[in-house]
Amino acid sequence: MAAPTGDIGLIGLAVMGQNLILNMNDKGFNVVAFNRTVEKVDRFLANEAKGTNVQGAHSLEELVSKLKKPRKIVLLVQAGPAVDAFISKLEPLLEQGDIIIDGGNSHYPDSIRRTKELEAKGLLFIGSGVSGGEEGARHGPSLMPGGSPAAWPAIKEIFQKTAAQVDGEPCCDWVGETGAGHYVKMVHNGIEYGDMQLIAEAYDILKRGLGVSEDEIADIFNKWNKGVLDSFLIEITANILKFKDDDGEPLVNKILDKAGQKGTGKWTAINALDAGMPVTLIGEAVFARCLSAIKDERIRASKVIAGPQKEPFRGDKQQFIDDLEQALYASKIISYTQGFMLMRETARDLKWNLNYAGIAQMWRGGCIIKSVFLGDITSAYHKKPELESLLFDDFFNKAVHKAQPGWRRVIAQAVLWGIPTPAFSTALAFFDGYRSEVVPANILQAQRDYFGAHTFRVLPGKENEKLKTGEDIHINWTGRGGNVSASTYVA
Ligand code: 2AM
Repeated sequence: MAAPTGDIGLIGLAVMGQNLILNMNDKGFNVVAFNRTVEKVDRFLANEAKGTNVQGAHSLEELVSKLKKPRKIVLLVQAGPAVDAFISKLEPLLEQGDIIIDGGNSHYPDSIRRTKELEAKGLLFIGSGVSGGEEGARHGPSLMPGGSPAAWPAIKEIFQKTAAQVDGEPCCDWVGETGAGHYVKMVHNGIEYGDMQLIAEAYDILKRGLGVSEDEIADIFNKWNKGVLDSFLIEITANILKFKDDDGEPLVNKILDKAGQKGTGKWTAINALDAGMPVTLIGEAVFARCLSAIKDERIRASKVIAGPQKEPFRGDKQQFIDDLEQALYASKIISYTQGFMLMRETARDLKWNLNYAGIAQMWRGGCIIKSVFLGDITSAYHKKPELESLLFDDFFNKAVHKAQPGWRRVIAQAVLWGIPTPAFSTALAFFDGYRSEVVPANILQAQRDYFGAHTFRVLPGKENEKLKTGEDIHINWTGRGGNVSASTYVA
């Protein structure tokens, strides 16, 4: 039998899989294609892959036999049982050191489990985030591989050449151990929810607050797209606003205001709650979609609940638009600050060595949140890989200080108008809390001790006979009842 010539195998010939194969083929790699419904293999070879070097396989045995060692097999199949089914069918056909790569939308706990299971059997596993949709898959996605570190050198060249490139740098690097690749993809999606919500709020303020037309809003966004907000999402939103239906009306005005969601934003928010990290902006972005979804109830509420009397805007309109740009920028800085805080906490918890500069670099191109801004985050983490918070980086610290006055003015005005700005507002609330040495949690602790004997600690410098440093203190607040604390009594 002839020596195998395949550099990499790919299972799953839906559009994403087909496009990724064609992309890898363009970059000079020999790809072997397989699909559960085997007819799709021949159809693909006779159509989309015609004239390329792509080889087909009609069984998993044939796929494996056509691959050079260590074998690398990408799964791009429906997340869930299909991934496990293929892994268990592949296992007996593979040898020590071979690599299974899951490029689907798997939830990261599954990738943690699969890495451990395969490593125990002498195989290697990669769970890779793939972002950028069908277009990205065809011409350069953002690839976020994590899993067995020993697999990275073997796939590095293929992955980095296949990924999007920004300033000559690939939007693909090693993310970290076990489920880190799919985890980071999940956080990416959460951040995407936040970015989208921020843009939607800016649009709402311009439209309902200032009374600016869709065409003018598009012009404003196009202008922003040349500055610090330069990003794919601002660009496409400007295009969306310019898009007219056949009767000349902007098409957006005909779109039902009920947002859908597939769950990755929610996963990020749930993860943040589990981790105890204040990732408030993504949370608000998810809730904003939930509020949008209860349209019928909102219609009923709109009939019986009045907002403030709408006062015409008397300020400097251009100044306000500039303030809004700063409000969006500052809120975005907060959202990414929160996202990176969450990743840092999870990395600490799961003992992952996350590559933060690499993560920002991976998001610079190929994916939905791609932006110039991510280049600045990459630089911040290059300068200081263990950076505690983006707000401690000089560049972002200065940026947020500069944006602060306009950010506050925009939110204050929106509140007076009665226009909801959940994402802008939560960003500012986080900012004001984060920069506070003292927050009112003393009251919370006192309340908890009052009603539940949950105890509290004393503030440094305020110790006395009764209030001792380092002790869990319970006070008899009412002069009634016993003196039991929560260590012996849980209400
Ligand atoms: P199919 O073409 O045979 O349906 C996206 O749906 C990809 O995932 C397709 O390649 C599809 O294969 C594959 N897929 C979906 N569910 C699957 C399952 N339960 N087992 C194997 N492959 C599956």
